[in-house]
Amino acid sequence: MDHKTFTKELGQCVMQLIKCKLVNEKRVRTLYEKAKKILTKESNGQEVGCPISVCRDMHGQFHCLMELFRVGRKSPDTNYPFMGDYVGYYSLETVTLLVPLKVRYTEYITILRGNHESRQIAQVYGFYDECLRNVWKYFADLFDYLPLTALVGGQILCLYGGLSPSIVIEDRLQEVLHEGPMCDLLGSDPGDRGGWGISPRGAGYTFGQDISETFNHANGLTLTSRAHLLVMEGYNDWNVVAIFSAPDYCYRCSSQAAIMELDDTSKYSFFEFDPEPPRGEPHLT
Ligand SMILES: [Mn+2]
Repeated sequence: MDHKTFTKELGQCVMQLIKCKLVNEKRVRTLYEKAKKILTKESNGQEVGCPISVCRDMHGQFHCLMELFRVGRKSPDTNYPFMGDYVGYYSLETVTLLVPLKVRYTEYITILRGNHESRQIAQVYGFYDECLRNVWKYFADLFDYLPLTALVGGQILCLYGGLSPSIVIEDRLQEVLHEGPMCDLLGSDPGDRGGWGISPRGAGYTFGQDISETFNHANGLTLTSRAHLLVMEGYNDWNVVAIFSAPDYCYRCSSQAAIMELDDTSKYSFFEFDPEPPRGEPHLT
């Protein structure tokens, strides 16, 4: 397929998907192949320039994702790094939209890996059952290509979970295992106690304020920003900033959602938004 035809088809795909209508398997496969090539070139510390709107933990809330794009700043006036967990309520609609958006707006959209983007957890959350078997394989394999962290505005590290005591990753093209640095980056949480602790989640570690302060200082960062934990106000502005961009999480938590926005000078602020109600039945309840 020549470039002009591909770009035209890509535009049609995006228009169809934002109406919450799925595209056929052949198109999914073409998009998967293209996205894989793009993601292969991205590093595990993907750099994203300002201005930026940081989003995370959409958990498949497709209509809330549409609301986020409606209320948030418009691309190309901002870059959109998504920090993981696309699998959730309307997983198929959410993932099949974010992939062509990444292919179409490669420079503006960054999609990192969250702990739901593993074969095991994606199956628990029903993504496998949403997909035809063949389509499942494309997406499950594509998750392996998602970068693990992004450095936004040159001074804020964004990642899904938290820090790791052993942060050497030789090859990210693999399933997330039950231990090791990839598991830590996607599974760790800040803890009340200092130092490293055993995580009650059974994956990753807890890390105290001393660890994050030392990490930020040693790497010249102003802060580390992460997801992974429901924040009722949408964000908390501690030394490890947590953001949650799925409003009314699972349509039953009455939680606020937030985007962290960085202006041209890397000054950050938070923008809160409300939920869009679910429409129609999800593929799996
Ligand atoms: Mn999550």
